[in-house]
Amino acid sequence: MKNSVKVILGAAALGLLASAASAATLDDVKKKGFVQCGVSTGLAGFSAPNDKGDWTGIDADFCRAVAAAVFGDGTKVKFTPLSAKERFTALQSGEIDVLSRNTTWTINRDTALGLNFVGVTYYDGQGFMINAKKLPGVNSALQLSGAAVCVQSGTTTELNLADYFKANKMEYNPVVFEKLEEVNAAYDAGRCDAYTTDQSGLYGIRLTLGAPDDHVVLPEIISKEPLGPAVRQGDDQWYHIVKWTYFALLSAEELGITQANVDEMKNSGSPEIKRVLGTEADTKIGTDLGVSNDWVVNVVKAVGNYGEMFEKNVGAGSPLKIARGINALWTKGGLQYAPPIR
Ligand SMILES: N[C@@H](CCC(=O)N[C@@H](CS)C(=O)NCC(=O)O)C(=O)O
Repeated sequence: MKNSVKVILGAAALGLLASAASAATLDDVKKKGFVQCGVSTGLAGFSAPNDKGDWTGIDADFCRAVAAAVFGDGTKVKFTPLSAKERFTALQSGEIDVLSRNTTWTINRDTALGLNFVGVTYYDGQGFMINAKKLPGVNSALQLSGAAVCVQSGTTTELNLADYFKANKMEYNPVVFEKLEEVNAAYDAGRCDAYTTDQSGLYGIRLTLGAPDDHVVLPEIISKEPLGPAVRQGDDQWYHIVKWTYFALLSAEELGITQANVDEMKNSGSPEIKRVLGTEADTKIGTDLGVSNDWVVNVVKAVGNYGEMFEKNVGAGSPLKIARGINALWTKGGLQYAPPIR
């Protein structure tokens, strides 16, 4: 009897999930007047509130870019801070419209979890950080045998950590927490010999420690962590809007369209720039997507192009000072490449 009740309740819950999944997200978003965007609880460079409580970071700006594409106004966004464990349920249940939270694209998340990743806004890889004062002479992760390693639960990080130590026949003691501030506090208090997460995250977290200069990021990158925004399955139009917002940011950079020159560029002699900015006569590129034809203008006005977003939040213009590296455009030897807007 009890079991049959459970089955019925389970089926009802799945039904709810399915209806959230197949809803026309664009209509819902327009009706409520904002995009609900899932972010981290506070990871510098990606999504973190500043002194005024405004969300900053490349992932937060991506949410604003989607809002600008839909509403022509990048401020029409609300942020939901989520731990690693909470993030997927929030998207599946319809609590958020987009997950833009340093999340790695994996097959399990695409299939078993029912998500659609729109692309890779930041190519990352997992690394280790140690306190060099505590562990003098350690300059490689391969010297960490027997170490206590701080890690956050519900992440690819936890799984890669296990693989890496197993593959290298090393012992380790995982010190696992669900909340970021718990992992940070445990590491800062010296409860772990090493901290592991995405390398970009290590640079961000190091800035928040008591004595950042005492800590070094080791050279090994032990995994691929392609980080990108995701939507739930079952709504192709919304998937396309979020995906092409990402491609619009890349295309703008490739074409030299910036936050400062976007209005001027509307009068460019280049047919491609005119097409992207929606100033060609009879264009339907934006309206076919479900937004206005000047959506790229709105996106770039709100957050700049991809390169501007990168430099401001994680690159030279930020405290993280991360080099562009493989996140450069394909035209500059990197991996960032957008299909044509035509
Ligand atoms: N990219 C990895 C790790 C993502 C992750 O959640 N990393 C932690 C440690 S840097 C984090 O961002 N925590 C922020 C939070 O919980 O608010 C994944 O998708 O599983």
